Amino acid sequence: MQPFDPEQTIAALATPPGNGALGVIRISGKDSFRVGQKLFKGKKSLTEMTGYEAAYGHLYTLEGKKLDEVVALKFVAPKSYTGEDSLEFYCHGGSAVISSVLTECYKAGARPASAGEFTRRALMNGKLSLTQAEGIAALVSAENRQAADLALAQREGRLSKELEEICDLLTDLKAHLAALIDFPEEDVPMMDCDAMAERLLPLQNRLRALLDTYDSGQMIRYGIKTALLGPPNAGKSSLMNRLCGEKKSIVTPIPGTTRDLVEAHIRLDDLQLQLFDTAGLTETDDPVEAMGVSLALEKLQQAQLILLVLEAGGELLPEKWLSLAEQKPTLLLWNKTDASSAEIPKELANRFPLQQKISALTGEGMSELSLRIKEAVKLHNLSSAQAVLLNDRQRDGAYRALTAVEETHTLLSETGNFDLAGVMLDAALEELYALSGKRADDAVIDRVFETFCVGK
Ligand SMILES: Nc1nc2c(ncn2[C@@H]2O[C@H](COP(=O)(O)OP(=O)(O)O)[C@@H](O)[C@H]2O)c(=O)[nH]1
Ligand SMILES: [Mg+2]
Repeated sequence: MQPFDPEQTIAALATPPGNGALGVIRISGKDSFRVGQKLFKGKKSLTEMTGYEAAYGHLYTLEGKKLDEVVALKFVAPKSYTGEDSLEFYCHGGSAVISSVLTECYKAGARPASAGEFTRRALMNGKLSLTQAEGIAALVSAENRQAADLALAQREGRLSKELEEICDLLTDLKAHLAALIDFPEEDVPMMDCDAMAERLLPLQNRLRALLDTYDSGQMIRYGIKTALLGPPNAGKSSLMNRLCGEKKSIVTPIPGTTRDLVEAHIRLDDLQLQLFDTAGLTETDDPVEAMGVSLALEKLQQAQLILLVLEAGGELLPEKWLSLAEQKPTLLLWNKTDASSAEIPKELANRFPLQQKISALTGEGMSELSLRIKEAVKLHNLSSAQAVLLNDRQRDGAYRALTAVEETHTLLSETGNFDLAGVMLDAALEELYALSGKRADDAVIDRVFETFCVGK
């Protein structure tokens, strides 16, 4: 990686490499216009152009050889993506054109941009916060509309705003705590320990709610890890095939047909599922089937959602597996309702309150499936405009902040130790500042931008 030096002017291709209709070359830094002027000739010179003006023209090598017919767009600091003087050349998107134009940009005084360097400059110039920059990375990599909506909300500052509000409230409490420590004798109305501890509770809840959004965000972005589990012959593979819209798994009336794990990525309405069909859970002497059962149990542990498929009026699952399923978000699918009118046994229905009657054969009940799944994994209340933790860095930071707030609460409510509580409150604030980027060190910022693409 290039060392980060904001004094230098950088250039990179902002569109994907390869051949396309257009290739956009971005230049940013204080020498942008000088670099551009050495290559661009249009009706107007770049220096004559005002900000946000586009001009038609041609790019030439420093020796005067024509390279491409382009449109140039000029942005004047601070009103640009990076906050610096910037230029964009809209070239023809052929790889030979792009590489020759970039070479000339470097000869004219720019250097190649490193991954995420344009956005990093925007961060340095106060155009966005660290969590907004992470929103941009998520937006660029979003593969479905819902994931893009969540990323866009963070790009627009939903998470930054939530963190700021929590920090403000903590800072407020810190001031009260400082007053108690510094003027214990003063006869001014001040909050006592219990009142302060009480004020921390809603903040803990907000941080916990924020932490819960991490899993939801991951499920929306990467798909819900879903295991189809149940006894042999309940119709798991038939359901797999119906959900996939093709014959992925072998279906026969013979129990024990599926032995290997069969995996498929599918879309179900606005959800993405990473679906695993498994061997039916059964006590068996057949060593191959037993291996299938142990693979199924492994998937049960890793899954974010279990679709527990049972045959209406048929065999249920032994207790030891039911209780394992109970520990995970589970949707009970009462299958083969086309062939049986048997109701779900009361005790089972109580244990698995989320249930759906279906027929993998006729498709009955399938239109309700995505809604039930959202209820099972708690996506039904997620608004695409809310603050969401997008990555592990954010989750770990929020977790550490929550732990520090909880410890502050314990110190205030149980020991009344102001001094220690004050230290712990400062630690919580530091974690939140690191999370929002207000006080993140360079190593953290380097790590964030490593995941960006060049040109962003
Ligand atoms: N009538 C009816 N039969 C089904 C339904 N789903 C599966 N079957 C049948 O049940 C048998 C076992 O199905 P399969 O999908 O292989 O079950 P698995 O062992 O759980 O994977 C096959 O003969 C299927 O055709 C259904 O909804 N209705
Ligand atoms: Mg099967």
